[in-house]
Amino acid sequence: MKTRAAIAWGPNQPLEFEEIDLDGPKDNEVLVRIVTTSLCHTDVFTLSGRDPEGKFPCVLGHEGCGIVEEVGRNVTSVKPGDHVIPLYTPEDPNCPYIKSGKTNLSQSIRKTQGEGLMPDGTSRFSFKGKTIFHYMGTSTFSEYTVLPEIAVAKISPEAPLAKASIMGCAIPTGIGAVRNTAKVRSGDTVAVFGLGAVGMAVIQGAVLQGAGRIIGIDVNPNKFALAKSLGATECINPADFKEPIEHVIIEMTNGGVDFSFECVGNVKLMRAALECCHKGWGESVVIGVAGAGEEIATRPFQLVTGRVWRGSAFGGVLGRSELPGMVDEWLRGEINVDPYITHNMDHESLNLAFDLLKRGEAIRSVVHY
Ligand code: AHE
Ligand code: ZN
Repeated sequence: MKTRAAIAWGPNQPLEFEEIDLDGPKDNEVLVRIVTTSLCHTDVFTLSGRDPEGKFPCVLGHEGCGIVEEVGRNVTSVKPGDHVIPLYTPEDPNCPYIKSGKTNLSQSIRKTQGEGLMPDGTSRFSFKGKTIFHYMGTSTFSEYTVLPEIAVAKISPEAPLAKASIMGCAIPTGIGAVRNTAKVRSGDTVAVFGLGAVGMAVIQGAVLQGAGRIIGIDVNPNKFALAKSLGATECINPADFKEPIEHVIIEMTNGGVDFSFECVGNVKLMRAALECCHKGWGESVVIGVAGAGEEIATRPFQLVTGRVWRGSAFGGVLGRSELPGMVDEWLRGEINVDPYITHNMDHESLNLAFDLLKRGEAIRSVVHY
């Protein structure tokens, strides 16, 4: 079949819109019509050429939602008409990682996913006979996309698909990091570095866990009003201080925070986020994705004296078994999605969405097919 897709031909090139070829679902695969997709910084990161796994030409996009159109052989858990969210972190119940009960990082198709291919080692996308690679196993910047069955979460048909794309990355990543990775508790003090969509979701998650102080940190003060409306108790701009931001936070909190979250992907900020944690028990969670070759550093003494450095991918959320419940929390009014959506646009305006995100003007631009 044909599908309208945004093609990333190479790093730093604007996306081009073409009718490309899409092969139907093979065994254990499903064809999904994407209804909306939104732009996450990780798409920007990969298009910038800083992602060691970036493969071009490809169809980017990993935060979306849609409707199952067709299923391949052996697919039993979804059927045409089901509303789904594509999962860049699939959940394969037969994967030893998932069976361990210790992680959400199913590895059964991770290798081919990182190579821009379906689990059988081939791509379903092509243009004029040339292979176009998949991206993060999802490629939601195509109106139709093929996904492994283990990479779709079936969600309530009541969830408005015009907004549900945000449930594909930002919200589970941020709220999940607070609940599953950090396990923030009532009264805890939290610092959130980077007030993009994931940082906003961390704030929302911290509020849901009953955190006491929630300190937002960003160099763009235009983000502060939204952060405060979601529950940040104070927001600070590192540019307003002479001393390093970790010292400012340690002073503000009389010794440091219980938990910090790095939601940018800046290795210097990761260090500051660790070092603003309270001696003896503070924990810092790395969520942001850093560029190829970048490394983090700190004095080991920071860890010897009780601080903990961790990371979180997709918020530790098991996509198929837990994400549908988060969508239900949204439908019950417990999770708020609307504030993330700063822009709505059509598919062919995706390059504008990249510009808005890079300029710090958008939290999320939702693209409607
Ligand atoms: N390809 C990059 C790593 C990218 C990365 O860390 N991705 C995050 C999701 S970012 C969502 O916006 C993730 O969940 N990673 C887990 C995984 O298995 O990739 C690189 O550096 O190679
Ligand atoms: Zn993302």
